[in-house]
Amino acid sequence: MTVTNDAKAAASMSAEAPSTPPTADQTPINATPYADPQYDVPTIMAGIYGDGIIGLKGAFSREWVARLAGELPVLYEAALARPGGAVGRGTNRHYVEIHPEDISGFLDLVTHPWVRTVCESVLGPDYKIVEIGFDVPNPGAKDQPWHRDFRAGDETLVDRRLNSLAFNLTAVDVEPDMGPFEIAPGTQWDDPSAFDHGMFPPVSLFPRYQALAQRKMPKMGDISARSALTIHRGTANHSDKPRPVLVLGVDAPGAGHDEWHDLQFTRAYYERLPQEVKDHLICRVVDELEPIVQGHTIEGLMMGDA
Ligand SMILES: O=C(O)CCC(=O)C(=O)O
Ligand SMILES: [Fe+2]
Repeated sequence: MTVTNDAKAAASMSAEAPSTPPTADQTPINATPYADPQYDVPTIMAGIYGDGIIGLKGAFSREWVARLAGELPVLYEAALARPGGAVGRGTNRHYVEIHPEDISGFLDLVTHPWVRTVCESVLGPDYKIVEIGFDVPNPGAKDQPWHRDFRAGDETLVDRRLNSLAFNLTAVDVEPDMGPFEIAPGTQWDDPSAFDHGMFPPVSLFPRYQALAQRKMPKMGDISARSALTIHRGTANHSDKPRPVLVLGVDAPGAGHDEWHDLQFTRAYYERLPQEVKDHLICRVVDELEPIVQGHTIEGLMMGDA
């Protein structure tokens, strides 16, 4: 464009390309009060609605994760010893739903600024934490069939809205032989009419998922968030180490996944939680924690491997 000192031209130029002067201290201007300004809301939205999975490296220290990694085997043993405590997800593979206060890092996890920002950005200011648990693919675990963790509802199929998130936090540094988690980006939008139980795509679609597949190799401290509708699977663990991964389930208001879960807190623990955490819980407050009877089983995964 020609440089001109014509006042009208200058005015129209500035109308076309408004420039935002940097603030004196270079602090980013935050236009979404709930979002921590170090994270970018459009990037979060594009990731969840695009690939269907996003991640943050080094969200927690290795020491913090090591403490969690020490707590999970104790909970796993107890769950295996209790009828219905650990749900089968294929050969040598379980899911265990836990009480938040069973792990020392629960409050750190749900108040992490990235976790909060992702929840508020994608699910809105009234998001609800409905589930916490962990998956353990043990040595000898096989490839799971490609799947969704639950059926897509009309809010996604018709209204094209994603109303829940699953956060994953690995308790170990994942190596290629440990049966990494695999995901097919963008497939949260796939039409499930030919899916078995609305969750398991037919074999004819497997080449699509194989072609798209990304193997995730997170390190201790990394965290991810995904739509549980994005087609994924755990792969075969050829190593001699288990690969425990923490799962936090969060809903938009009314998504209804709380019906499958039973988030419980003792009164003493609950009363110490900050109000801004209590506001985001669908839970029971009990005198004594009761064993969780798991309501959400994935039949197709219990029955076998790929
Ligand atoms: O292996 C994993 O990390 C995920 C397993 C999984 O997708 C499931 O059991 O539903
Ligand atoms: Fe899954």
